[in-house]
Amino acid sequence: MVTNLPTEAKVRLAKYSEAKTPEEKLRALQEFLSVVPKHKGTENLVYWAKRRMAELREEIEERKSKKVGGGGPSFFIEKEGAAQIVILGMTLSGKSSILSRLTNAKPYISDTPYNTKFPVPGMLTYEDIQFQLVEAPAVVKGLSDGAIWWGSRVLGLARNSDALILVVDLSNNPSEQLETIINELNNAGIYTTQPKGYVVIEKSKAYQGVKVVNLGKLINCTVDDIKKLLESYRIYNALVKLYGEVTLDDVERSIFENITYKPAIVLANKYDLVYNKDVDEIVKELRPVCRDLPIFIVSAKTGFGIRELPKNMFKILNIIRVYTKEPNSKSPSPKPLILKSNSTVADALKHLREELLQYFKYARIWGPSAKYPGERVGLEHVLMDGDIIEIHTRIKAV
Ligand SMILES: Nc1nc2c(ncn2[C@@H]2O[C@H](COP(=O)(O)OP(=O)(O)OP(=O)(O)O)[C@@H](O)[C@H]2O)c(=O)[nH]1
Ligand SMILES: [Mg+2]
Repeated sequence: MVTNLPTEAKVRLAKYSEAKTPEEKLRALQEFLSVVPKHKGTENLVYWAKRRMAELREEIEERKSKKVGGGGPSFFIEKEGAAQIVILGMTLSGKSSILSRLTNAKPYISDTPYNTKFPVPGMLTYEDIQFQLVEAPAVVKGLSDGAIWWGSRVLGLARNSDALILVVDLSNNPSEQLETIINELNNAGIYTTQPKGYVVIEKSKAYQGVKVVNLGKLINCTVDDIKKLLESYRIYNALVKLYGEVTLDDVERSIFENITYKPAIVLANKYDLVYNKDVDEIVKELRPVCRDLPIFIVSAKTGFGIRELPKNMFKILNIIRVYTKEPNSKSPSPKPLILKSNSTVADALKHLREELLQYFKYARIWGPSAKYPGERVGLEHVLMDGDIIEIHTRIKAV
């Protein structure tokens, strides 16, 4: 996609980056479209600009309707519990039915399409923690084009979530459904398979120049090329982090697109309607579309396969539960700390209270990561799900 844009187009894009309000941003993009040459090399950029403009128009509209006292149902669902997991799928695939099987929510289930028009949250209990599941309005072909009013809102929900559940209807061309969902997500820069390489750009004057942190490998370009590219977009102060195998195209794309990776599972629903089909055959059909995503065959109607789901959702979230214990107490706190997998004792301390770090003496660990019960460890010790931690400080025990 590296485009060698004419200066006047780059100036407009720089104006867009610097703009504060959605109205200013929209104007800058309109101007950009009026000067950008239209050819194969600029195709992706033009597509991005149009989609972004649609999102901005929606944002402006939404704000206006709120001012008029609109209120009504909202697309913003406040996170609750250990993680927010968004349920995506085409209409009638059984999203509401799955939500009502797994959570306390009572969504309206019906055989008329596009029933769920706003997100519906529900809480799911897994052992001693809870997850929030949110059913999103249906995915349709073209969701990411900006033409469908709920398109960017649904994609926004997915972008803000911790993980995704992709639901397909086994009685209605499931591989095509799955392909549509994944395509629409990818078009919006949301990936369910970790991309080979990706770039994160943080723009801030604080960086005093363009700093490149190379955590991967640069393909067909140098750090200098990256600096020149950013300068051509008038980005003079930024931190550029490179992960995996990265090309100059990846860098350019990430100047505009907000690329993110979300863990996901596939639910192949309505198994009761195709019970004569072999499970292996179903997986074989879906596998090429979703690559290495876990696939679960279920029936929201009969409950088949539903019981296994909470445990498997927990697995893909890459989180661990750690229980704190007072030095003189026998039992740990019933409510765990929720940390990212591979977190250390230092991470746990930061999560509890940052200032504990400076008073830290040692910790004792019971559970999966301890070599023996009560092992004495330092800040760098890597914790595991189910660990109990007792923190000793120089001032007072916590
Ligand atoms: N046979 C069968 N029917 C199901 C199953 N799951 C859902 N249904 C039916 O499929 C229809 C649609 O279900 P919903 O759960 O409302 O689907 P949805 O994906 O939420 O649909 P929208 O929100 O309208 O886009 C309803 O008639 C359900 O009873 C299943 O596992 N087996
Ligand atoms: Mg529904």
